[in-house]
Amino acid sequence: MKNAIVHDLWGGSSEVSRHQALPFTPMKPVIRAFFKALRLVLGPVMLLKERLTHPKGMQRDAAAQAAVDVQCQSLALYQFNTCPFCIKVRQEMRRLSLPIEKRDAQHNVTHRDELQQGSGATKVPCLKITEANGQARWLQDSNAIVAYLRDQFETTAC
Ligand SMILES: N[C@@H](CCC(=O)N[C@@H](CS)C(=O)NCC(=O)O)C(=O)O
Repeated sequence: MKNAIVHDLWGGSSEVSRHQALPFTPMKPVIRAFFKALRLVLGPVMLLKERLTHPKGMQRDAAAQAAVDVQCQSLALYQFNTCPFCIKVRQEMRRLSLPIEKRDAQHNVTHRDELQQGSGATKVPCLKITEANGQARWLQDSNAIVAYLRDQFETTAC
């Protein structure tokens, strides 16, 4: 059976089998418009909250921070701007003073395709970890990403 694309509140989409997708009904455009409106209202509120609750970044001595900066070059966070799980990860990155590149997988088709091909899904947040041998590892789930970042970087404060 062919698959169908379903869209979620945060503008993400996923492929499901036809029998999991909602059948076409005249209500579908209304439901979509409702979620779009909700996203338009909630998005700025969440971004404002993120801005107002910015954690203070941890301080390292210059050499330690330089080493962390280099380590962060092998990481990239695939994310949506207003996804609450992505905001949680971004806040942790700020708290740990990690300059990890953020890649918009919602509006940037190239990034979305990379994410889909690398991780096998368009689910965000997803951390791409490029190992020393050049192999990429894709870490999904905000809790797992936060735990990974803490494990790697929490102890390098001065
Ligand atoms: N349990 C996951 C939830 C992640 C999640 O639901 N992300 C949504 C955006 S808020 C998503 O990626 N939706 C698009 C998709 O599944 O393709 C986490 O904590 O990271």
